[in-house]
Amino acid sequence: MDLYACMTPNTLKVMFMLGELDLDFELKRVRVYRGEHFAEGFENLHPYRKLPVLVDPQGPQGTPFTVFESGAILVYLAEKTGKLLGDGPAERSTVMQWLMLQMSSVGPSFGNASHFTAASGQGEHYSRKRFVTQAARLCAVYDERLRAERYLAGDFFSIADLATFPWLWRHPGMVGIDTSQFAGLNRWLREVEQRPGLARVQPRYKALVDADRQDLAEVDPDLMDRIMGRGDWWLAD
Ligand SMILES: N[C@@H](CCC(=O)N[C@@H](CS)C(=O)NCC(=O)O)C(=O)O
Repeated sequence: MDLYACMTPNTLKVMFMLGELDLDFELKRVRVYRGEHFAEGFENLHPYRKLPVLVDPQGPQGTPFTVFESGAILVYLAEKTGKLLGDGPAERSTVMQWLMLQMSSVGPSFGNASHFTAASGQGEHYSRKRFVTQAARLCAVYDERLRAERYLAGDFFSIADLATFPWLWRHPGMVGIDTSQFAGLNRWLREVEQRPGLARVQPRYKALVDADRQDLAEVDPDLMDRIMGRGDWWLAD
């Protein structure tokens, strides 16, 4: 399988999943800070030009099949292998509920909290406070759940845990949320961190982060505006 990727927790989710399944994959680095995802043709991989994207050469019809959106990639791989999705309608629905909460709330809240904390450079007080508050509320929600249950969907590890871990691992600290009182969340983080699937892919993910950070250090300001959707790229003016 080919995984088109850049440094983001959304890529780590998929790498972690592939590691858990012990599946071989080729990491196709897309240099976002060189604008490679804006090149002609990339829209065939992802219509909104985002990462990650998975291409399975042996798709459902025996031909190559492309999947975008990290949550959809996790579901695709879980269905393909019959793993990490739970057994029966109740378990499966519980997995999907926690997966959807990650996709709709954890990713966007932490993404925006990080943006307004470190990346925007505009000092938006209101925006930063709003998203850090939402991210902190989510930490409390996950802590409560993980005090009651071993994993997000119950007593079994699933794609809901895989999707959520990369966002709750380092991002709370990065945006200044004190997680020391979240015993349930911290217990789960320490446990998931030990999974062999993560160890299998971590060196490759770290190399990806190092390479992207180098690109980021010398990114063209206009390209950065395009990625962020601002400056000359504002559509709202
Ligand atoms: N909901 C999407 C989020 C994808 C996303 O925002 N990816 C970023 C991570 S680097 C990206 O491609 N950014 C490049 C851009 O926005 O131009 C997912 O989970 O796959």
